[in-house]
Amino acid sequence: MYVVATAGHVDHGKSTLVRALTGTDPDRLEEEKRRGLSIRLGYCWTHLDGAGDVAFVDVPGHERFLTTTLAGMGPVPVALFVVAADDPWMPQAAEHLAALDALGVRYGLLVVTRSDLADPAPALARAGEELSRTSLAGIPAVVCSGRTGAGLGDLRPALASVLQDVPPPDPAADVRLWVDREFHVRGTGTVVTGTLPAGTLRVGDRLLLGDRPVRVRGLECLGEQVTQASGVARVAVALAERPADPGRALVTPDAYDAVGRVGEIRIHGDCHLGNLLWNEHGPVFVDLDDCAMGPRVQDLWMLLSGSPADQQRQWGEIVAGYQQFADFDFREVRLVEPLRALRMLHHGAWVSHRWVDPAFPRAFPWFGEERYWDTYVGDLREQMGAIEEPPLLL
Ligand SMILES: Nc1nc2c(ncn2[C@@H]2O[C@H](COP(=O)(O)OP(=O)(O)OP(=O)(O)O)[C@@H](O)[C@H]2O)c(=O)[nH]1
Ligand SMILES: [Mg+2]
Repeated sequence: MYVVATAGHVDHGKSTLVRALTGTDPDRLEEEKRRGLSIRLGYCWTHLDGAGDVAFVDVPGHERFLTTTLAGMGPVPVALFVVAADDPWMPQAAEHLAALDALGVRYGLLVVTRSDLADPAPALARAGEELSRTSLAGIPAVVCSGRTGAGLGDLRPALASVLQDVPPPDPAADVRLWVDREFHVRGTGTVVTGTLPAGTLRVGDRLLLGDRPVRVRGLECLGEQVTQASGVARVAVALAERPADPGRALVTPDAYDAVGRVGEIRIHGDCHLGNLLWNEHGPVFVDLDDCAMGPRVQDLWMLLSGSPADQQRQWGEIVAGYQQFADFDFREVRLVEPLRALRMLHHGAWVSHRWVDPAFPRAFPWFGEERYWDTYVGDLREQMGAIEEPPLLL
C-alpha cells in the first residue's frame, strides 16, 4: 500500500480531486459539507494500475486547521500538491510547501486543478518555481479538473509512476504510529488510527500508547480486517485496553525511551541570568510573567553560559545545588536543545504578535529585514542538528 497526503491552499480543490480519484468524499462531517470546507483529516483509498492500493490523507487547507494538516502530513512520504488554475500562489500553499520541505518529503505530484476555470499555465509555472527551491524540486506535474474529470486519465498513471519510485520502508523497524484519530466502538473498545510509516503491527502485539502498555486486539487496513500490517500503511488499531490518558504515539516498548514522560512543575519559564538579581540576602528571581507548568530543566539550562567546558562545569554546580533540595531526573537533559528551539520560535512569534505595539518596532528595528530572517532560519537549522546530537550535559 502507498499513502499520499494532499497539500495546498484552502478551496483549491484537494477534496474534490480525492473524491474524483477514489469515488469517496473525504469530507464526512455535516459541517464540512455545509461549509464546503475540510475541517478534519479525510481518509479514502483506491486502486491504481501499476501501484496497487493507494490511501489518501486529505488535509484541510484553512489556516485555522494547520495543526490538523500537519498531523496528517507528518508521517506521509508522498504529497499530492494541489494548486488552483484560477488562483495565484496563496499563503497556505506556501506554508504547506514549507512544512513538506521541513519534513523532507521528496516524492509527489504537482496537480493544477480547476483547469476548466482558467488557463493553468501561469499557476503551473509559479508553483513549479516555488517547488524548485524545496525537497519537492522537479516533481512531475499534471493539469486537470476535479469537476469535469478532464486530465484525470493522465493523473492516475503519473501518480502510479511517482509511487513506483518510493523506496519501501523497513518492515522490521520499530513501530511509531502517530495517532490522528481515536474513538470508541461498542463491542470493540478503543480504536486509534494513523499512518504507519515503517515497521510491522500484528494482532497480539504489546505496545505503549504514550507511557501506557496496550495490546493490539484487532487491525484494519483500508476497511478490511488483517492480522498484520507493514508500513507504509493506513491502519486502524483496536486496543484491548481503554487508556485513560492516551499518548500521541503508539510505539514499540523500549524503542523510544530516551526521555519518556517527565514530571512538570511550576517553573519560572524565563530563567536567564538577567532575571536573577543579587542583594545582600542572596539571589532574587524577577520577571515572573512567563511562569508556566513545565520540565524543571527549563529553569536550569538558561543559567549556563560560555564555552562547552564552562557550561559543563556550571551545570555540575547547579545540579549539585539543585539536588540539595529536590530530585533531578537526568533524562531531562535530552530536552535542553528541543526547549532551546522552542524558545527561539517563541521569541520570533512574540515579537511579531506584539508588532502593533509602537515599542516593538523601536526595540527590534531589524526584525523585518531579510538578513534577520536568514540568520533566524540558519539558527533553527543548526538547532535541528543540535537536537540530533547526544546531549552535552550529563
Ligand atoms: N469548476 C471547478 N470547481 C472545482 C474544481 N475542483 C474543486 N472545485 C470547487 O472548488 C471548491 C473547493 O473545492 P474543495 O475540493 O472543497 O477544496 P479543498 O482544497 O478541499 O478545500 P479545503 O479542504 O477547505 O482546503 C468547491 O466548490 C469545489 O466544487 C474544478 O476542477 N473545477
Ligand atoms: Mg478539502
